[in-house]
Amino acid sequence: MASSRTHYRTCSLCEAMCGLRIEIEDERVVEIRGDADDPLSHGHLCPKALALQDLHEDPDRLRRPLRRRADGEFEEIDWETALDEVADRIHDIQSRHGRDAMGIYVGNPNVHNLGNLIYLPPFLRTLRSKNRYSATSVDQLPAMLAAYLMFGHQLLLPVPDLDRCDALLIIGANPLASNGSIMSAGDVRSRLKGIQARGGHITVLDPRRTATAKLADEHHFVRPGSDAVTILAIAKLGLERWGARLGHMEGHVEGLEKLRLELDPFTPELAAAASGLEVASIEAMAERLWTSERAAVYARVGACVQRFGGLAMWAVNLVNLLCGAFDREGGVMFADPAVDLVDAPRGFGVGKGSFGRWRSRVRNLPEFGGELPVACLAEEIMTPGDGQVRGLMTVAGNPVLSTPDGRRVDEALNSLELMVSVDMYLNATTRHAHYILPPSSPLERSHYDLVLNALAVRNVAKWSPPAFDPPEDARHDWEIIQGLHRRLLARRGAPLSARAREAALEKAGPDRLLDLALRMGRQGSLNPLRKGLSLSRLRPAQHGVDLGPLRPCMPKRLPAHQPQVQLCPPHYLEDLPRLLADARASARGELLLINRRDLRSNNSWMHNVEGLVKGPERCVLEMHPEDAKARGLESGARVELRSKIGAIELPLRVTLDVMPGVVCVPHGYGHGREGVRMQVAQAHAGASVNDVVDAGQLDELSGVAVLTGQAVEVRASASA
Ligand SMILES: Nc1nc2c(c(=O)[nH]1)N[C@H]1C(S)=C(S)[C@@H](COP(=O)(O)OP(=O)(O)OC[C@H]3O[C@@H](n4cnc5c(=O)[nH]c(N)nc54)[C@H](O)[C@@H]3O)O[C@H]1N2
Ligand SMILES: Nc1nc2c(c(=O)[nH]1)N[C@H]1C(S)=C(S)[C@@H](COP(=O)(O)OP(=O)(O)OC[C@H]3O[C@@H](n4cnc5c(=O)[nH]c(N)nc54)[C@H](O)[C@@H]3O)O[C@H]1N2
Ligand code: SF4
Ligand SMILES: [Mo]
Repeated sequence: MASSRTHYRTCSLCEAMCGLRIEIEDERVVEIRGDADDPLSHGHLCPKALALQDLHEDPDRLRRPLRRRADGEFEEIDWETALDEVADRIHDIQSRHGRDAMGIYVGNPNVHNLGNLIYLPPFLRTLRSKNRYSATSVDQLPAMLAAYLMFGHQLLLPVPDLDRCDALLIIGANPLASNGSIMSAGDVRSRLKGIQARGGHITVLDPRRTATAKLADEHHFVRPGSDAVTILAIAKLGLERWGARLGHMEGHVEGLEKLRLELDPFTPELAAAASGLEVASIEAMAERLWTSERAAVYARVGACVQRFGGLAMWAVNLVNLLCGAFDREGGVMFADPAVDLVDAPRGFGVGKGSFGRWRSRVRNLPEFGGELPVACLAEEIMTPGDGQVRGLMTVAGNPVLSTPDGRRVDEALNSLELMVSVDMYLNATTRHAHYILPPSSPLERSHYDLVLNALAVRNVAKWSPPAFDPPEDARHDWEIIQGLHRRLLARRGAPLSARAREAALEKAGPDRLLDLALRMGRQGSLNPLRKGLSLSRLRPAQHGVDLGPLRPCMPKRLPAHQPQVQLCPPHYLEDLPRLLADARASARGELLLINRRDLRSNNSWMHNVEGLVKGPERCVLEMHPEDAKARGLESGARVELRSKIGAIELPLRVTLDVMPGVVCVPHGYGHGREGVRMQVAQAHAGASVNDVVDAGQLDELSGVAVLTGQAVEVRASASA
């Protein structure tokens, strides 16, 4: 007789945390639907959710460790051999060349991985390498830096209170494609429409007329990289005309008078010249923010990964503080997660952050939160000398496709003495590995969103059990990490107490540690005043537990070491002259490159799912008709996109959806590289935009890579 069951879980593929209802028959997924009873997503799901099944069943997904032989071919080996050999070789490199010779790159999917969120930090501490890298420096670093410098903790990231906001200014985000980032909210479309249904207003600033821009009440094209000037001009205007509406933050912010002086040069005229906006539009935006009861500014990746990403994210916080949006219903708020990483029980928390404690060897770039900017990874591997990176471990990351100057990264990885990848695919990055250690599938592990619950538009808590038992010879990510950790300590002859601690942590597993953290949290069962959260409370609540709307929490939540919000951290003031000089420079007229996300894609790693890649080709370059005409190009033509570091070829789409002077290409393609073993992705290989993105261009303040706004040229492909 067929056995069937219904499994409820949170989708782990993007930040929206949608609740899923999965029908399983004879231990096979037969249907995936949205869970109508999920307190955050209310039944919403996107086409990617179905890919959880494809990923689980994908014949290309690696299931056993691979070791590269001398002839370059991979062979399967058993787990004990793999972990022993990798630990030996890491230890060997660190013994011979020092700790920093072993680098590590941690990719985006770790954010959705309970086990790795718990077990990676201690492993990183043991590795103790200054050559730590992650996707942060091609993403949200400026937002975290602003949180660190202004609020005293890198994870105090404000989220727009979408369900109560009446005037939302969206800068450099396209949540209808991305499903929201640093704003976990299943079904963003309905929530945005809710703003309009309440009589509210949405404005979008974006060089592309995105799906979000089309839904909005107002969309303005803005020149890539110009946001910092614009947002500072809004701050200046608002402050001059309506004053600082600090509300309950009165007396808890420092630097207001200084700020007034610093903002002086940022006139709306300067912003208009830099951004292409009308002065009147800038004034209208300021007026709406200062005079609406429930207004908020939400800026995301497009505002971060640019030349002035640091200043732009500072400016966003300033406007939200000054217009009265900060920590207020309908403005930008802070979630109150069941496990609060800002204020967590010992061992669970994420440190307050750090900036510039050390600098990269070759380019002298600042560390942030213990990591160096990934745009300098290749040079740290390729430049000989003391402190050179000779070994690299990647954990759920694909820097060849996802970080700037992919071809140089390719070359660098190829030159390593040792490369180890914890990853389930043999892809553009992992093909360079000497060892690939593949984890269990996402459906074979339990799930709890330690990070995203802190960035959600509503307080929720949900734990999902594994849908399937992993096969006997499978290892979870955390088991791989902890297996290496334990061995590394043994190789080093670490004190028995340290080894015993790690062995005990390994025995406990992530769920028991999560249970402990839940109990010890503000709402935990060890806190007699609260609802008594624990894993045994979450386990039967298959749809998750609703902990209510966001609540004001400031200034109480500011860390003890920084009880005042800092409006004018010196790092920002020191960077203002660079911004002013740039905004005043008139040389324009180049073609600027921007990126886009597609609902059916997820960075570089979901192109091996037929259901998501079928249909019209998505890796195409978008260009405005005026620019196409000037170059004699038409839709469908094959074009060469060239920058100062290289060129790629791809088809052209002429469209009014990008502004004149801007071209747009999606990232995460380029699966045609030799040795990749992802059949579907290879058949839809596309070109990697990061092969033309220059790693030399960084926001000098924060170290975030400039992925948007680099100058490029486009012409008909010579080979067409
Ligand atoms: N479907 C899908 N969902 C995803 C992902 C994915 O790859 N696919 N990736 C996930 C990840 S890792 C992240 S970080 C989030 C990102 O989530 P979002 O921040 O919403 O990301 P994007 O959709 O790239 O939106 C960025 C927008 O910024 C615009 N932009 C580019 N340059 C500038 C500029 O200089 N100024 C302004 N104002 N706008 C600019 C772009 O045109 C684009 O519309 O999405 C997550 N969700
Ligand atoms: N030009 C340009 N470049 C960009 C961006 C852009 O907008 N434009 N966006 C940037 C952003 S926001 C981000 S976050 C980065 C992402 O950059 P990365 O995090 O480096 O790359 P991903 O493409 O997300 O690749 C994830 C890798 O993890 C593997 N993986 C997936 N799930 C798991 C898992 O559960 N366990 C393990 N061990 N491995 C897993 C996949 O096979 C893949 O190799 O890309 C950045 N790069
Ligand atoms: S929106 Fe994100 S969380 Fe929701 S189903 Fe799609 S990929 Fe999963
Ligand atoms: Mo990201």
